[in-house]
Parts: sequence; C-alpha cells; structure tokens
Amino acid sequence: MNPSRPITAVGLVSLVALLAFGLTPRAAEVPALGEAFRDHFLVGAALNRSHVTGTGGRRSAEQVTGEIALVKRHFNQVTAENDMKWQLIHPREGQDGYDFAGADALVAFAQSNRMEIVGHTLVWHSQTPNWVFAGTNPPPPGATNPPPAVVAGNTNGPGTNRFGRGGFGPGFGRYNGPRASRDELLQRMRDHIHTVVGRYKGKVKVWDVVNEALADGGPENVMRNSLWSEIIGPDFIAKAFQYAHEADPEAILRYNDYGLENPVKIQKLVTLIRSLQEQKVPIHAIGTQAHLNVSSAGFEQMDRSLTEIAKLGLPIHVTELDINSAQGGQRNTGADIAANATTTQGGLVSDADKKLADAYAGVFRAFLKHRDQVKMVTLWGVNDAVSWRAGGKPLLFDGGNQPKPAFDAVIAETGKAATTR
Ligand code: 9MR
Repeated sequence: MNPSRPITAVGLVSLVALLAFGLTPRAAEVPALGEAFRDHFLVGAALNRSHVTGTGGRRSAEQVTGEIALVKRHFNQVTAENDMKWQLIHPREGQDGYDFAGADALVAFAQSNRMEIVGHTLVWHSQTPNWVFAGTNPPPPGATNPPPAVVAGNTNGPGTNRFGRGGFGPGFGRYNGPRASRDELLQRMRDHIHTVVGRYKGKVKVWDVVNEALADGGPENVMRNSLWSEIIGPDFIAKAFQYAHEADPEAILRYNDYGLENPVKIQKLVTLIRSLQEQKVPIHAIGTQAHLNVSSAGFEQMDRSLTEIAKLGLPIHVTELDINSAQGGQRNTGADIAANATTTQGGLVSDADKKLADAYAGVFRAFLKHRDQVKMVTLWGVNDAVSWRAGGKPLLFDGGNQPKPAFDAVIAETGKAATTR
C-alpha cells in the first residue's frame, strides 16, 4: 500500500485484516519487505518456536500474535533460529532420540504461508550434545580440545547460554571424555544428516551443512579446531556435504560462516571453498552471516566482502543479518553468544537510529549491486525484542513491531537499484 495514494476498498479490507491480526497501523501500511525486493532476492527472518506454534517463549500471546503478523506480511523466507540445531532436534542417541516438534512446526508454518525454508544447521562445533563425540578411545595426549584463542575484539571462549554451558565451545561445554572413533563419528554424522535432511526432503530447499568451521584470528590457522576436526580430520566437511547431497540431491547446500567482512577471514574462506571445489564436493552456495556493528557496517565494507566472496562463483546468501548498535559491541567482529553479554552492554551509540538507518541502507545498496549473486537475505530475528542481541537493537522493527528509520532506509534503496551497478 502506498500511503500517498487514496486507499481503495480492497486496500481498506486488507488493512483492517492486518490490524485485526496484531499489526500496528504503520507496520500494516508500509511496503512489505519481501515484495519490495521480489525482483532481486528473497528476504527472510529467523523464527523461534513461539512464532511457528503461536504460543510459549518469553513473549505474551499478544506480542507473539503481532510478531507472526509481521512475519507473514514482510518475509518470504524463514530459518529456524534454533530448532534444527543438533542439540534440539537430536538430543539423545539413536533413532528415537530425535525431537522434531519445533522443526515440524516451522516447516508447516512456512509451507502454509508459501515461504522458502532454510535448514540451520547440520554440523557445527557448538550446540552439539556430548553423546555425539563420546566413545571408548582415550583423548590423545595434549588434545584437550581447547577453546579457540581469544583474539582482539573477538572472545570465543566457552560460556553459558539458555541452552546450558557451551556458547561457542563444542557440545554443551568442552567434552573431554573418551572419544568416538573416526568411523563411529562419521556414522553418527551420516545417520543424523540422512534422517534430518531426508525428513524434510523437497520441503527444506536450502541447508546450512557446515557452520563456522573457519578459525578466527591471524592467517596462520585456517580451520577452527573442534571435536569434528580432531576426531574425523579435516575431511569432516567434505563428508557432511556428501551425506547431505545423498539425502536430498535437489537441496541447495551451503557453507555458512561469520566475520566474512574481515579480509583475513575471507581469504580463509577462499582457501577452504576452493579446496572443496577441487575435490568436487557438492557445495552450492556461500552463507555470509553478517552479524555487523553500526560503526563499521555500510556499503564499502559489504561491497568489498561480497566482491571477494563472489569470486568463488557460487550464489551468496546473507544468512543472519543484524547490526549491533550497542556501545559495548563496536570492536567485536565475532558472532559468539558467549561474548554477547558484553557486546550488547553500555547503552546504544549516540544517534543510534540514524546511524543504523545509514548502515542498513549501505548494506542493502551493496546487496542490490551484487544482486546477480545475492539470492537471499535473512535477518537474524523478527524484531529487536526477540533478537539474540536485543540490547543492541539490531533489526528493522522495534520490540513493538514498529518499522524503524532503518526499515524506511532499506525500502528507499529499492528505488535506487537501477543505478547501483
Ligand atoms: O540466535 C541464536 C541464539 O538464540 C542461540 O542461543 C545461539 C546458540 O545456539 O545461537 C544463535 O544463533 C547463532 C547461529 O545459530 C549461528 N551463528 C551465530 C548466531 C548468533 O550466535
């Protein structure tokens, strides 16, 4: 609906319907995000369980209703923020150790609203239960699976989140007990991938197969040290893609990582992906998470990053976009849930609304410039209140589902698309 034109009878009926389903007047009147970018790429959001079941979580029924209305109006793609992670979908060993409740609800919600579904995530060093790595082999001497080194501006140490101790450490913490053999772990990985991908075959069209396997810090370490890499070896990545491809040959399989605005980390990505491509590993898209900070995010940073990633010749999906406006996070380039407590502290930067609008306008201008490669842009959350970085107010809608100035700035970019190449 264009607010500058007189409202038609049909427009009036849809406006009344949207208001009845919980959208605030302005949220119901502004252009829909998915529609605005329809000719260029999908626009999605990460959903949590309350959005797809309509109940539960820390939000009131009214808040959840408002968020669901927002999702239906603005997004044509959804990702499960947590419900497809190993820890939630496969908490116990064995075929009866799965819990598909949250994932099934997400898939049903997306299908009934004709939204593209992304499965997140099959193999990750974090949020993987200890049983996956457990076995009878004593850990090799010295291989204590240390947490990644703390580097400037990025704290990747273990921490506690609402799923328990773990943060970005492997499993629920650091599993230091006797280990599975390579073959046992490969078998568990294959069973998991075949079961999960197989269940949603033809419905979930895109999978994050391996998440965050690159190391942070300087160029000397390309790959992150994890229980996956220690027990299986570096080919755990190729194997995961191979199993996912077997399970659904039609699915788009993506490698997903954060910090790809950092030139050192981009080169690590290039090294990894080129090596997988040389081995003919079925990898079909690159996911760049884009957990950004308001003081550095903008056209130049994103354009540079996308230009480098595009050289790999694969479609690019922006998988977890948000822009932290909290003072405490401006030097942090990680995506670490454990460091989140500090990165969202200190209050917002000055003039936060304006800075956020400029930053969002810049990154969307870059997405539009690279629209031949950028096929999907997913915001990591529906509104500021449900964001993992709620303290940094990083999204396009505020906690009351009102579009922020950043939303208007993003929409304004669609009018400039023809001139951004
Ligand atoms: O937003 C997610 C948060 O709710 C979870 O507690 C956390 C741990 O599972 O994961 C967050 O999402 C992460 C995503 O799955 C992978 N990239 C980094 C995201 C932010 O930490």
